[in-house]
Amino acid sequence: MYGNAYIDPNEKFASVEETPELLASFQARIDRGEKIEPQDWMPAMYRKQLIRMIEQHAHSEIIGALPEGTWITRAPGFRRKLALMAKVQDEVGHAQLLYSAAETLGKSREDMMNDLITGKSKYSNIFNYPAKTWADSAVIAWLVDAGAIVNQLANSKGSYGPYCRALERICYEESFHLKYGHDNVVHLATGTSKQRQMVQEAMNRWWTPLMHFFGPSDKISVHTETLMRWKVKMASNDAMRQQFLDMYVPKIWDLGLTLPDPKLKKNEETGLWEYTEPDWEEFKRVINGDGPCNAERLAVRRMAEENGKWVANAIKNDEEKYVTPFA
Ligand code: BYC
Repeated sequence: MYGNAYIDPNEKFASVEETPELLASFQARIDRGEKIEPQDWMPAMYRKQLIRMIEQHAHSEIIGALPEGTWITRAPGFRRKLALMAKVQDEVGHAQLLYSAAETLGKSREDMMNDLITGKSKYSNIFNYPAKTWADSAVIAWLVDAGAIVNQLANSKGSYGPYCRALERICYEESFHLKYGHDNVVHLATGTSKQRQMVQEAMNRWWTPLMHFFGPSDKISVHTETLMRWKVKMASNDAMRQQFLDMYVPKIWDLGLTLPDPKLKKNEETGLWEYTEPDWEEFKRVINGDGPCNAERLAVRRMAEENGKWVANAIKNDEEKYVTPFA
């Protein structure tokens, strides 16, 4: 961790025993809707789960910059290039906010980065697929950002202060990304037959990863119950998937595009969308390192770490120089 006003919370609370009374009063704070802040006591498992989730989220943002980033040099036109560059830069900025939020829980940025590049930490399934055409970048900007907003808007009302505040800021920027992505998709869907075909093929490619994006179905989700009790997660995976389908399938169909699931329809009685259960075996393979682009994505991050080491060292040395006279 850079900076010198940092107290490791693991050390600060190491001698506090997790009694049933302490756990009950913590849960009561959550139930009352209070925010938990870094200096507050929290159960070890709450801390661990938050680190896992925020860290994965941060990794998803920097890895997520890569598929769209490959289109910066090939964007069709100067305005779209500028907009895409700004979007990709925003995503990296989101990672910074999230790494800072995770650091407040006691895991250093170096450790998080190390766990990413050694493959120990997960990141979102969806960024392990290639963005083959410009239309893929348009679909990502519209629908992956839309899915992210559904998730982040819900969780920004959660219990851990630093994560919620980071999510609120991120959502403002994601809303702009979504409009940028929608504009690109509309342009292609209302363009020439070649453009329509390109965006339809991209939609077909991204549909399964998008369905996976919200996490495994509630029946097989591991952490949802605990995380919802602690208000880290404010909606279950299936609830978020349903909200996404409800908001975006009609918009996709309105553009005359189709989706590669013949079962997809809204049941007007239950108000729920019916769909073919996505292939959860593919999901498991992808999140455990065996997707089409996992190796490539991590190789880029490893190279960035290697090439950027001199900057980190310069900052560290500079900090030492700066701190020493006042020590
Ligand atoms: N991908 O018990 P479950 C963006 C794992 S980037 C990978 O349901 P949980 C953007 C899960 O970790 C924003 N892994 O988990 C950037 C667990 O494994 P472990 C991306 C997944 O945590 C650039 C296991 O499966 N958003 O917007 O209760 C350009 C069991 O799952 C996934 C986030 O990162 C997945 N999709 O709920 C454009 C949101 N789903 O850890 C856009 C933050 C599940 O036990 N994360 N797993 O080994 C979350 O909200 C939650 O972690 C999830 C999963 C809803 C994703």
